[in-house]
Amino acid sequence: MSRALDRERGGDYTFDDVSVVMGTYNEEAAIGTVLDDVARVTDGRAEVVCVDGSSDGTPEIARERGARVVQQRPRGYGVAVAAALASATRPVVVTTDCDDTYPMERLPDFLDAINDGYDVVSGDRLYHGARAMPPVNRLGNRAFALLASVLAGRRLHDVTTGMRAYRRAVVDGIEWTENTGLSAELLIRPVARGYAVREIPIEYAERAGETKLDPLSGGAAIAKSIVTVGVEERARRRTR
Ligand SMILES: Nc1nc2c(ncn2[C@@H]2O[C@H](COP(=O)(O)OP(=O)(O)OP(=O)(O)O)[C@@H](O)[C@H]2O)c(=O)[nH]1
Ligand SMILES: [Mg+2]
Repeated sequence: MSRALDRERGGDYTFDDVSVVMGTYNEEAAIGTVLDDVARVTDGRAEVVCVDGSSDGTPEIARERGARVVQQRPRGYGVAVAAALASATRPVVVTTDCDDTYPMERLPDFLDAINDGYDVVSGDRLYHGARAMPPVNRLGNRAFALLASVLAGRRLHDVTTGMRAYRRAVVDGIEWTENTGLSAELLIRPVARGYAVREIPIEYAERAGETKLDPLSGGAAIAKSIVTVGVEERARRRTR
């Protein structure tokens, strides 16, 4: 049942095979930079999908830059990102936040790891210290990674990161249930199901614009998701 790294399943995907998807909620301070970075790094070849709940100028800025904008009433991170994943049309799907925290110049490294045969490539913000992250978030994220590691039976270093690449089979082959905790779910379920998952260290920058996450209620929701998903996946393994 193990689907450990099988280089036969690698590939020679290019940015023509990549969708970059994100939820966008009042990100007019950052979206221009993020989408310009994606276009520069991918030579304008990646498909870009924004699931948008903004009341500011975000969707217009996204459309001007050639992104496909899907409108959705704001219902949280996971509702937006799940819709964005479902709207992507290419065989490799990359998620990111739209707040200029994630290094788009690393997109080639994510694609290389997929071409090496990995199913999920996850950007580990904590490896380099994540000094741009508020200390309480840093502590919380380290705790979430430990909790997820215990439940998944494998050391994971950053389970709440927003920057990852996935093979389409992973995105389409699993039923996603979480909202604020979707980012953790998107790593834990593939690990538990034996997909080839790799974390790669990334730099993390200070956010442009206002956060959309309340650290207390958001943190509680993420912890609950990790436990729910971790326990479900363990039960699933026992009954197979
Ligand atoms: N469409 C939509 N997007 C959302 C919603 N909530 C968050 N987002 C987007 O999801 C991404 C993650 O939200 P952030 O506010 O950056 O959350 P975070 O990264 O945990 O918190 P920060 O550390 O402040 O960046 C951003 O691109 C948001 O614009 C929502 O309800 N609807
Ligand atoms: Mg963010």
